[in-house]
Amino acid sequence: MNGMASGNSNFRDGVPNLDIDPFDEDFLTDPYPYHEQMREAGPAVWLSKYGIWGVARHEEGAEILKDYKRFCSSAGVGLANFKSEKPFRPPSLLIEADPPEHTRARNVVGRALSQKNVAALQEAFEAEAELLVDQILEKGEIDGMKDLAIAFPLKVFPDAVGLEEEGRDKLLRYGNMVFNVFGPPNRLFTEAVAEAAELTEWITAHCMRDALAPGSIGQIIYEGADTGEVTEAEAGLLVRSLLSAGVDTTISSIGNMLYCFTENPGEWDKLRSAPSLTKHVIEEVIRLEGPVQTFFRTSVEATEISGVQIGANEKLVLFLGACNRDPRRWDDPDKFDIARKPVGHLAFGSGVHRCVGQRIAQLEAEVILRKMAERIKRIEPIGPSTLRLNNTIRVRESIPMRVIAA
Ligand code: OVM
Repeated sequence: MNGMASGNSNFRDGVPNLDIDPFDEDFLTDPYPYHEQMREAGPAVWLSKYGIWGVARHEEGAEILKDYKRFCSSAGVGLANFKSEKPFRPPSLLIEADPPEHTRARNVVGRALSQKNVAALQEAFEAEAELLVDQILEKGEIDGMKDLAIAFPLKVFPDAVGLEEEGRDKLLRYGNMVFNVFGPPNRLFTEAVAEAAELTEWITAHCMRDALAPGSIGQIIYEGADTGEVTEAEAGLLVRSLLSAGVDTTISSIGNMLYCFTENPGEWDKLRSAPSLTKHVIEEVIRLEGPVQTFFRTSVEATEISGVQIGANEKLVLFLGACNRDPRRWDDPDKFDIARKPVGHLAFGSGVHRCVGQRIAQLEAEVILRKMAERIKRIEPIGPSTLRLNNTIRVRESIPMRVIAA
């Protein structure tokens, strides 16, 4: 299945051709052997099934992310090329835009998610973490996904944005859809877009100014409309970006964090004796098991990556999860090591599009992890965890686990 392509009209001469499908269920379930195959084949490999480039090495991944002039986002950051295909929703003003338009939108959102505004959320995050940790300790045996990794962000993040409580299950379905639609039109994509009409109507209504709570981050975004930096409609799209990007990613990260510790109990003991490592641990989790596994760029004109000739208007899929385990960059890359300080990982992207919500995401993970490390002596798996397959996000469906009070 993963041999050299032959007789394929997409065959590209003089470069490694692979017939790996990075969106089939086999790959999504266990991407790591495929990552290695792509990384070892070359700095950019031709994925003949889709007629796109795959980039799985850290150096080239970072180079492409940083160079928005050569590798644009406005043609979409999924497989679909917006120059020839109609986007399934009005494009994001952030992730599907390039400077200078991107910069204007980014500034408004950057201010709304500033250090100061995020720090103001800490108390509410801590109160909710306390409540949830009480609840899970009471239960003893929990599903780490449902009881923590979903429960926590799905409460604190939409609260912060100013979204009403009612209908938050739709937020999960919306995120799942957006991240599946970055992929090819496979089963995951098709099932997701079947919900597009209902979910688009819901999200659009809930991103309007009057739908958002007073004093919320959503309202701060609308201050950008008051100053004239963006239009009222653009402000709505920026709130949509927060709700698109901020839910599945943090759910995935917190879940992957629980997964890493249930698989590596010795690291939990280490964290409990060195809580100052908390911040680094979160970075190590997303280096190893990043929420966003892939984003695409499109070459603006013919160019070259480490000697590989790239044509104009060609799609490149960046395997962020593979870059983050590149042995050229990391020692013992597959090891979860909480003492590692994984500076330079690409889980938040890099360059002008680097995650604008990074601070709020980190705060969520930090608050819940600190609280757990304080009050929980041991966490252990009580059954196999399962994955929820998605074309972009690596996320668990369920993590059966036991928590034992300190
Ligand atoms: C957006 C958006 C959607 C999905 C992901 C993302 C990770 C952004 O709508 O801007 O960033």
